[in-house]
Amino acid sequence: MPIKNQHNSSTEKQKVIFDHDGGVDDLLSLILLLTMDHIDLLAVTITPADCYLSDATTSTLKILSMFNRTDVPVGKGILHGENAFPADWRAQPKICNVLPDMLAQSFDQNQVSELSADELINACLSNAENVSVLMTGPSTNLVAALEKQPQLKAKIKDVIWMGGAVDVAGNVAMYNHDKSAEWNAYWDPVASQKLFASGLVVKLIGLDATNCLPVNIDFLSQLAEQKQYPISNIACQFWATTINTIPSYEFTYFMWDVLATCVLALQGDEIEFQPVKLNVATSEPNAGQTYRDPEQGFDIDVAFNVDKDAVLNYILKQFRC
Ligand code: AGV
Ligand code: CA
Repeated sequence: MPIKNQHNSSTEKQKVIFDHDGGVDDLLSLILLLTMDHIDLLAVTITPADCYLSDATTSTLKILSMFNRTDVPVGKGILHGENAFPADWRAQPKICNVLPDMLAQSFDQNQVSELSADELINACLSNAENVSVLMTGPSTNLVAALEKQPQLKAKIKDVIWMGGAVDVAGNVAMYNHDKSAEWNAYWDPVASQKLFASGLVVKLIGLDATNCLPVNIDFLSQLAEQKQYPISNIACQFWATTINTIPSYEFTYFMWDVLATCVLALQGDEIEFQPVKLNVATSEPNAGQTYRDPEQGFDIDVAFNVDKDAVLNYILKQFRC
């Protein structure tokens, strides 16, 4: 069921490489990204972190087909971070592939690239300038890509990363951790540290910004009221799967990655960034903690203030398709 064909080769569009890790939130982010007319999506790459790779690949292909975007290459990530996500979190997004609209959705296996995720990132960067990299999982693929070909950093305009927690508590609760880290930063703490040290412009959407956006029933009711639009309907179903399926120690699902995706469209007052000297811890008990380090820290643009209503209204508007 093609919804809309956004693709044209206008040079004015913002080029984007999207690396995600297959969570429900990541899949909603892909949907949101595909509704944005001003974006030229070069590739989607997958980090096998908060998902199982085969599920995330199938979901990605189905969503791309839904938007008639079988031209976008998909790269599977083969690299794994040091700290695995809980298995029940990784399994959660399986539900998305068996919702009726997704089960019935055809897809094109041929758009899976022969290149691994990091190789595909480099292949895209080689042929483009001024690229925004949107990352809604750990930074492992991008960091590996740029370690292989550091000169390609010059092709990147900025990296919008959902990761980290600066002045608020983290969401990692493990035996050997003090809860100061956010999961994407914790999965591969060394890669997180290398990303900060890379010299790239990093726009950080951490828990400081996302804490104000829990998935909330009022918002879902508004989305349900516009469910005659197929994308609102499917998004509402995706978010519904997050309401009671949060096992282990967390009971609230946030619009983490979706907020990071909104940065591509709401660059003004709606999501405000402040420069902070930040560093990343790489060993226990605080591995993955993104902490203020005025002396040795790196310049990172951190989002603190979010106009929540503007963000939610933007999402509602984009999903009316
Ligand atoms: O820490 C937030 C990141 C986001 O990229 N992910 C989920 C989002 O995709 C990890 C995460 C934190 N809490 C979770 C997570 C939960 N309760 N369930 C699944 N994943
Ligand atoms: Ca994610």
